[in-house]
Amino acid sequence: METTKILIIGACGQIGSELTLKLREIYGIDNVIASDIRKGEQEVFQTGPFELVDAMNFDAVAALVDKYKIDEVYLMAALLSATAEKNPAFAWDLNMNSLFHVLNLAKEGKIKKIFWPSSIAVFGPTTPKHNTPQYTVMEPSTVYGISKQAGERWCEYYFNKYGVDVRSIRYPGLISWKTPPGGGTTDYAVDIYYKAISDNKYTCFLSENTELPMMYMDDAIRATVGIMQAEKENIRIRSSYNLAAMSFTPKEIAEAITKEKAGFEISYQPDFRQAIADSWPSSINDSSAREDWGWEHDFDLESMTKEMLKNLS
Ligand code: AKB
Repeated sequence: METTKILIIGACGQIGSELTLKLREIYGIDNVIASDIRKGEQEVFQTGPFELVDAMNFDAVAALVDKYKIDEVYLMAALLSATAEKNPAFAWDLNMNSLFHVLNLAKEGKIKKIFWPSSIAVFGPTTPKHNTPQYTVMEPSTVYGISKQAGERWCEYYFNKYGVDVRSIRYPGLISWKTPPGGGTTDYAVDIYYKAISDNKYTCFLSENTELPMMYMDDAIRATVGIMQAEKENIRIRSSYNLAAMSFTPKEIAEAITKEKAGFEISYQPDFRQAIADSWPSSINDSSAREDWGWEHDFDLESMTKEMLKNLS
């Protein structure tokens, strides 16, 4: 039987670490090479092949692809929205150059398939806020959003022009008890569960009625594997697919926690991330993903809250 050799770049991050474990379960430990610029604290480098690599170094990435005869690359390395605002030039370099490197390797026939994550950050203040359609006004106002939107355009271009099989999802905020997020605007929805367990109270950096699209990590991993395993002709959108599961405000997540943990208290001290959140949609229409490759979510706010509190306790 033919084996699929996979390289994950950015394997120690929030999505990468869980994705690596899932892909190793599906494709076999030795067929999934995890890589990152540093080892991080996650299990990924202890449970199978691991390589140190700088995603911005074309020769180093090309050497890894060659060494392991890689078929598919999942490019998860990126600076997220809040961190990117603090270092715009570096964020642009990392987010764009790493993408060009894998797109060019695929163009040269050295990789067969690419997964590249986009984000709800591609939308901006002029986008319709509720039930945001797949195709709509996109004027992102953050460095991260600009890099993701440009990346989407390049993915579609490489598909149309060179036949590169690149697949992408616009992730909403992702919530997991296994790996903490790093530098996003939606991170509060993870922090709040940690603080509910340790202190039974939380000070939120967004205001109480800021509604954002969110997803439990198990669903996000299933979506990622799902789009990569879908038949090529079913992937009709080669920029990036809208993807949704739930939307809630800080007040609503606090209420869900209070149902499970009596006495939980939330207070609000919005900071610079409020402006980023205000520029994003509050809910997403993901009917194209559901129709084209059968996307369905499992978790809502209530079931996710139960899982988060049970596992963090
Ligand atoms: C962030 O908050 O920057 C990310 C995202 C929505 O892409 N979680």
